[in-house]
Amino acid sequence: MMKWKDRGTTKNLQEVILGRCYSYVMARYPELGDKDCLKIWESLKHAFIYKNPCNITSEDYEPLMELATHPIPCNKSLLWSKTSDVVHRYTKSNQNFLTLEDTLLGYMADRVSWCGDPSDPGINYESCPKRSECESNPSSVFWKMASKLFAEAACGVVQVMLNGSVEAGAFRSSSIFGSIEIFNLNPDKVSEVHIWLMHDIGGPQSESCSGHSIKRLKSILEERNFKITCVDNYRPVQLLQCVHNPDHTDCRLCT
Ligand code: N1C
Repeated sequence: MMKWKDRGTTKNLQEVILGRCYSYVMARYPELGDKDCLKIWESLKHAFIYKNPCNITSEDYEPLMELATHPIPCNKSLLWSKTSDVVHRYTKSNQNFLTLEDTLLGYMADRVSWCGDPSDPGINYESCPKRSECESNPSSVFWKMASKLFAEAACGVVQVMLNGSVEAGAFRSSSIFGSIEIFNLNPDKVSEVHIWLMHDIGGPQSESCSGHSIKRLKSILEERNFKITCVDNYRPVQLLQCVHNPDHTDCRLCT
């Protein structure tokens, strides 16, 4: 087995993926009824098993993406960068919005890890390559491809939740959002992009809607013919952050 720097394949990967697939298809979205979870698991397995985990390509995932894809209603897509915790808490409490992790594909893969190895049993449970070790690892290739498809499928108004407490700037062109998603939104289907710029409760407000990186994001999107709006600390999300920090000064009723 090759040795890598990231954690290895999630134990009981097959059961985790199958369990999540069935619970998504049967309990959460029964209207998707015809999804074949066993086939979906097999296609994920075949994408990486017995392969060198530095040589994964998007073709490896094509059958999986094809099997797992389903429609996403217009005006519901919510993209994010560096706001993973709060964005997913938000979509749990507000059914009007869907992140990639609220689609079947993202739901199955969320916080799960997997990679192969040419030697038996073809799966490495000890370690997997980090992005710094090789770009074309199973998880990076998966998230890039899933993000591209998710952005391509968006229509109407698209929401984006960014983090104004990140030192390097809320919008980073190296992120998946900044390098893949914004360039795969279809101007013929998407009319507007609404940015929600959240800062961590108690964290620095390194950037607001008038900040440099947001200006760059706006000009990229405007050049692609989208209408842009930006709101600092969008209230419905801030209230949710405050559930976890009720006594903080940022969360007092009168500020
Ligand atoms: O690089 P990012 O954020 O900008 O990616 C976020 C962006 C979202 O809009 C999602 O649609 O791209 C999609 N996405 C995921 O849904 C996702 N779930 C888990 C991208 N990455 C995702 N991950 C893992 O987090 C993955 O391993 C990736 O490399 C990180 C990116 O997180 P980020 O830097 O906060």
